[in-house]
Amino acid sequence: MPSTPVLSRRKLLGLGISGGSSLLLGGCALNDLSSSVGDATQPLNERLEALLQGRGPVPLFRPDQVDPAALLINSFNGVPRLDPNSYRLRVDGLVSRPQSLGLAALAALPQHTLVMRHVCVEGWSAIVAWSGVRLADVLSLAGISPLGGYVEISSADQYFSSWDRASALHPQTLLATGMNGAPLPAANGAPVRIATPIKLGYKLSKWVTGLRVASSLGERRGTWEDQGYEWFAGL
Ligand SMILES: Nc1nc2c(c(=O)[nH]1)N[C@H]1C(S)=C(S)[C@@H](COP(=O)(O)O)O[C@H]1N2
Ligand SMILES: [Mo]
Repeated sequence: MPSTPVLSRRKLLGLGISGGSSLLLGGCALNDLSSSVGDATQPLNERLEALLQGRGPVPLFRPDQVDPAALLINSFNGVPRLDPNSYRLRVDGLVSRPQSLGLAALAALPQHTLVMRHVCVEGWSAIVAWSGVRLADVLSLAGISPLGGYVEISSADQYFSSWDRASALHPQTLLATGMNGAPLPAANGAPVRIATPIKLGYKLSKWVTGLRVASSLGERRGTWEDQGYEWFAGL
């Protein structure tokens, strides 16, 4: 497991409240709401947030707005070196066609480049161009069940997260293999990481090795989520 998280929930909320950007405030209004109604009502929050988010694609940025220096490395358990030749992405759980996809299989799917803002709760953000395939395309390749309301994401550094179905299927949610016009660097999650403009940085797992579709959230919701970080973490 990663080392002990350094940010308390209170510090996160404090950051959000003092954050000047409307982007941060947007996410934090939801965080405040969630914290005031408490964990017992998670399903209610989830429905509400999914509803608020059901607005379709969010505005992106131009390629010339990319700021490579602004993207800080945030890795809590070292940098795993995955051999691209033997790399496999496992897709299982509530799917009709479980997959074990190599990089060639991912490269054969339609490729997209999206320029988006990456927002870390530690108080920094960066505009990044991510390239790769839609997570939705991978999940439909596997035949995601209508009962699969959640997607659990495992990583090679033992990082873990879980997502709601709508966010996983969102057209701007990518499994990225490229960053700023080059192959994804090891430190940023090579060979495959999650990228999306609709969730906070800690939901964007690097070194992804497994996607498991589930009908409910398990005991483990995520490396940071289990330490009190907002589960939905919508932007
Ligand atoms: N597997 C894994 N994914 C991870 C992390 C991590 O430690 N391990 N850190 C998260 C956090 S908090 C952030 S802000 C982003 C940082 O991505 P970057 O290092 O490419 O900037 O990765 C996220 N994904
Ligand atoms: Mo982060």
